[in-house]
Amino acid sequence: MRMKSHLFWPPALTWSRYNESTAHDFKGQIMKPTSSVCLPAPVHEFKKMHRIRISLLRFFRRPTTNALKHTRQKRLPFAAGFIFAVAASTIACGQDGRVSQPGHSLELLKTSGNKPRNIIFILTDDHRFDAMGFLKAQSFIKTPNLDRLAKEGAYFPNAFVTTSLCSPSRASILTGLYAHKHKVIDNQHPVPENLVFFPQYLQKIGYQTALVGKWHMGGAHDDPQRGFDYWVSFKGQGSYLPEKNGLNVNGKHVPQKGYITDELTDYALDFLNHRDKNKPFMLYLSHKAVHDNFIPAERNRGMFKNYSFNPPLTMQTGKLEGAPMWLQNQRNSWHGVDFPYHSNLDIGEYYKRYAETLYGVDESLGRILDYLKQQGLLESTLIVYMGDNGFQFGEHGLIDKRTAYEASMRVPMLVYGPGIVKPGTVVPEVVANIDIAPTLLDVAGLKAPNYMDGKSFLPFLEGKKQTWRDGLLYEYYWERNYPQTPSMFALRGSRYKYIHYYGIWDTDELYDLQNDSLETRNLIRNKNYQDVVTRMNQELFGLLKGSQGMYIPLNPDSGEQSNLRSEYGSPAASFPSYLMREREDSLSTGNNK
Ligand SMILES: [Ca+2]
Repeated sequence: MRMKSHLFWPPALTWSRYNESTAHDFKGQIMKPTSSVCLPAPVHEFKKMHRIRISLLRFFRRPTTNALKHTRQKRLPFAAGFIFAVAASTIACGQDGRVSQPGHSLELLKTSGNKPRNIIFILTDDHRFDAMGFLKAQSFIKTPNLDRLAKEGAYFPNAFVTTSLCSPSRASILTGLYAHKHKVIDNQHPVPENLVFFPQYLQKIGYQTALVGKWHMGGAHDDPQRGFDYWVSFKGQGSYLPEKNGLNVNGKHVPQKGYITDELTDYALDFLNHRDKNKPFMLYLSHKAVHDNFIPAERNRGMFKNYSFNPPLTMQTGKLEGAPMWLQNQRNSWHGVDFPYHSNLDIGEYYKRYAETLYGVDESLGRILDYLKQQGLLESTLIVYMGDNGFQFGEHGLIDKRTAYEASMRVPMLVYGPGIVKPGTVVPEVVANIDIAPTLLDVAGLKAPNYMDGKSFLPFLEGKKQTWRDGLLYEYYWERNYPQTPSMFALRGSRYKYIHYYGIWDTDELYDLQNDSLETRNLIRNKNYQDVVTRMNQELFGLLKGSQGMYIPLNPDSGEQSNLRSEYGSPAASFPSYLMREREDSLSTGNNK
């Protein structure tokens, strides 16, 4: 008996796939995968598995003397166990998310007691955590249908994303993985072909699946993707207004005839209307709204024009203690309030347009809820609503996202599911985009695969307790196009937030969120908090080391840089005084060698 070695050689397949994978960037050019995050890991696995393979081959190629036959018979059970262990190890290797193979391992264990439910996942773009009527963050903001979800379902006040940027967050939602594992570390990297999207698992057990709306991973394509039976999408960011050949409907380009939020809702209802009613469904409705440049539906334009925007405290200068230099400098940049998008944009007016655009999303939700009610589907459907990342409207002197501050990394999350969720439920745990895939698989009665970084929060919705994370890992990788925000790794706990910067001569940050929810006093050098800093630093690096997160990607140049400063904006930051020395002091302490 000779073993066919290639049967036990998935790492070679892995390596081969790794090298063969090519992808298109946002301009449609071929990118080599050399900018990947985890390049050394497959080499290591390759060598390890090679040694194992040699051992196996030696075992089965020995001469077949009687004595050896006897020995081999004795060894066979061990060999079988060994082979099983190798196979299991191989699968485990696959479970780091880099080598999962669609169509090969899509069968998951079923959880007892959970019947497959219909699922509607609604994702909005750049919807910040507090832009919902019931939270009253601004007096005028109006979202009656979102308010209804919170009132009749569950509200997650501590929902976050692990990277506050469109494509990385979307890839985390679909795969349950951190950005450094799924490798979509910016808005240009494509999703590696060997990753599994959670809807693929749902298809395997008979769900009908649909994606309607924004995809935006891997550049300007809108091609149907694995895991979805029904597909409506657009290239890149899409368009709020009608666009010739603007939509890809199941592989065919058709005009976008109307306002995007309304039209996507029409398609979503079309999918629901024409589905096989004997099967469960999963609708992934991914709105273009409320990404900038905000354009509300014509009927909603100007609806908040007579109201005043209440600017956040930290939009003013002089409100931050111990802020890093990069933050002070960013105030006068593309992503700062002194020179927003290199213009004289009025942040208050900008917010009002945002709220008007968001109102169209709320109307869409109302249409979906009405449809479910008409069809008698409210009781059998679970709706999850969330934003793909937050958005700063002046907090810390910034606009937009990317940072680890609350307005950037925090998102709205609501779950509505009569029969599962008690009305008025509030789940205080720190949940995130990486938890969506495990949770929706759980809703479908499937146990999430071990390789996922997230965990199902369904038990919380059912009123049960479970062990949960103490702190959430956050990561952002510097983009040359927006050089004002550095690479950062953070740990967001229920009380403290620790932010660690990399590749920049600056200070880290620690905030006590319980006593300083606006993150105004950086405690990183406060002697009373050094134990917290040390503990959180160790936890942060523990999480990174435990998830192959110790590699920082290098990206090729692509596109223009938004790197200008206004002559009339705030000045550059002063170097922190605690690092300043007189020359004599420096010489005596040896700090200036
Ligand atoms: Ca976004």
